[in-house]
Amino acid sequence: MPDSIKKSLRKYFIMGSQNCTRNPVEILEAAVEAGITAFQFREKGEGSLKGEAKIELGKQLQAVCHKAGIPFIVNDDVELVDLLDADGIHVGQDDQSAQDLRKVFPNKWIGLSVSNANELENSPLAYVDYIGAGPIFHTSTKTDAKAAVGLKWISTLRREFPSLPIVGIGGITTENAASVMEAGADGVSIITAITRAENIERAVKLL
Ligand code: TZP
Ligand code: MG
Repeated sequence: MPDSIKKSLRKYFIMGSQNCTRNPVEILEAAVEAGITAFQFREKGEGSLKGEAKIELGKQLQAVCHKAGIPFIVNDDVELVDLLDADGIHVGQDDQSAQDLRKVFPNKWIGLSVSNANELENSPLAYVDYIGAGPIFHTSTKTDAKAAVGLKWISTLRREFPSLPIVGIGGITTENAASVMEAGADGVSIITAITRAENIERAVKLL
């Protein structure tokens, strides 16, 4: 299981309609076509859809993932995971605990964001399939993002947990993605470098 997760984390695209300046479904289709290996529907923050509109977009994006055979993960919305039967859920430190989620979703992926040693200490890693480490670099995408922690956070985690699936997040671009992998990550998760790419195919290939 960890090996297939690691492979899927390689180019992990995250997005919600609030990150898009054009049709999110078309953006995801282009990214899938270009070779992303997993997708997370993160519909949250200013300008995000709610209620039925969120569900409807989730269904459309999930269909694109299904067609391509890549995992469709939902950010922090247990009801939506249930409703769509998503492949997994990604949560932050202040969301529902991985331990509780594991009871509800014994067979789905559970991803957890971990930003520092203190959070790591309080993270029930036994119930988690992968961790999102970051923000590695400065990001303007998440308004409440913590300070950038740098590549060292990846190498520290890798040293402590040799086989844990780790994906870097935050400010990752086509220029710095290789350094995240060299530091020990299994993959990169990306919003802006794909949603705002002039040429999505080229961006995903470069990643
Ligand atoms: N969590 C930590 S940083 C971040 C999230 C969701 C935003 C990443 O977005 P970008 O545009 O790839 O920096
Ligand atoms: Mg959250």
